Amino acid sequence: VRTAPRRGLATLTSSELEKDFAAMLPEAALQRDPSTVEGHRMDWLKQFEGPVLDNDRTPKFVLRPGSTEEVSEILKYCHKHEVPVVPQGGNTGLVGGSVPKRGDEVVLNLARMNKVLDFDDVGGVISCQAGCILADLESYASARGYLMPLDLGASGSCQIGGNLATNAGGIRLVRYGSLRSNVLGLEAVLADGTVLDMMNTLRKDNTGYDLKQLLVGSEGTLGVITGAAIITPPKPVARQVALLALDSFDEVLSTLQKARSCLGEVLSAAEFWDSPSLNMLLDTMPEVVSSRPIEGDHPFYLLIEAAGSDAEHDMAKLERFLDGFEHGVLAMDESQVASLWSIRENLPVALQHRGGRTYKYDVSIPSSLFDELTNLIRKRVASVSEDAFVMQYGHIGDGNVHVNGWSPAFDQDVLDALEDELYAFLTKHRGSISAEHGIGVLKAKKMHISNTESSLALMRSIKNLLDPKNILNPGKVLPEQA
Ligand code: FAD
Ligand code: 2HG
Ligand code: ZN
Repeated sequence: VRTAPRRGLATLTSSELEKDFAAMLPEAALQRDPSTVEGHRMDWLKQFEGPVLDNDRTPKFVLRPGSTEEVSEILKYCHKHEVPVVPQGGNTGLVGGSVPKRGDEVVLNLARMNKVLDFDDVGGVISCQAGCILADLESYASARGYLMPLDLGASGSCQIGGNLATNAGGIRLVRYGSLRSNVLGLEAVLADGTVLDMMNTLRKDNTGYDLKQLLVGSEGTLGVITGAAIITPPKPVARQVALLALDSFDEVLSTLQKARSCLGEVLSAAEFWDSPSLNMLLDTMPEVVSSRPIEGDHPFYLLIEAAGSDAEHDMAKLERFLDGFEHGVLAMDESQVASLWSIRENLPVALQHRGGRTYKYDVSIPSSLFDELTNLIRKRVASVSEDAFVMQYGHIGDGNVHVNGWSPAFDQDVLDALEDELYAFLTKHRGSISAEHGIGVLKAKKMHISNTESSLALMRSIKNLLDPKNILNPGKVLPEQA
């Protein structure tokens, strides 16, 4: 694997940087409150935190620019003085990409760039700054009869810029496709401060290389995303959710196929989880989910959502689909729908609340292989620990399973057992080590499993071309020299 040269530490101290940025930017662009700054240096999982270096080498402030021009000024300066930068959105990322790794990086948070710039209600396109929170964009679009093409459990905190930088998936992908396929325009600032204005709102535009797609999924390593134009589909008028309890994984697969064929274009979500996931949730967050949604402990649960433009028509399709199932519930109004969804959405939240140590994996493989993979991992983990357990949940309609391991404290044997099985399986089946969360720090050393040597070499060349001094998110995505 071709690796990146390791950068030396920045030469300017925190006090020197702070003085220069204070002269260059309005006061609101500098966050200096120590506990707030500390929060920006630690990730949501509390597994990644930039070290505090000696000799005032760790910035004691966070930059919060209010405009693209300010982002450009910051990057020009950082490029000139070789100051490493971590672009940060809502800091909900799950792979350590949004926080410092080395300790000398300046965190550049986009939260103040949170304006909707335009809404085309004929074409259904929203143009906005990158710091807009996803849930705020959803409310904005919803008030106009549209919705965002993506939704995920972190929607109240994550920013559209962060979603684009990770090409986030989530629960609507099965219906509306990836964020990549829904982004029409992008504005980004390159490492040397050059502003790339690609803020098209055109659905069709075949004029050369699609540069915005290079930035999508680049996890802050190729540029800072400052604006975007996104397709917003019309909001369905009716939504129904069915939760089914199933006795085998084969039944999960056949039920998914049945949902696809019976519901067709109104199928809007297909999520699943297993019994250890639900038991973990009931045990950890009884205040959120206090009782089983369906009586008894069943091996698997499948949540199917239908959403369309005619409630009666959708319901007729749903009834045809549900015919013959023994264990299930159907949510008809918004509050019942929300309570079924809260089970699925709280699984990662509960794992985090539980304390101990979570081992998070987010893989793409054909859905038919999910259970085989989880069982192999489960068996292997059980051979090294009595207290650890393994659960699976995720976006079964997209072939994306979240395998999560848990142990009361960090356990190297559990980690090794999990990763040995997981990566051998992905190699054998040509799976992806990241379906949606990205690479960050967590998986940089595993990039070769899902990419050939020549692809990695080309990625490295692109990185060198766009960021020759390696100031943007160093040590993330592409493996670095030891
Ligand atoms: P951050 O965490 O701040 O950053 C993520 C990465 O993007 C970092 O590498 C950062 O450097 C870079 N970045 C951020 N903003 C910019 C920018 N403006 N320009 C350039 N680079 C930038 N992910 C999914 O895909 N699907 C899910 O269903 C899902 N569910 C989640 C549920 C929970 C409870 C949580 C905590 C996370 C979930 N995630 C999910 C992961 C995470 O929310 C997404 O990856 C999200 O898109 C990250 O957005 P953010 O604004 O928080 O970005
Ligand atoms: C989800 O789908 C998120 O809930 C988080 O992508 C997945 O907790 C996880 O592993
Ligand atoms: Zn997910």
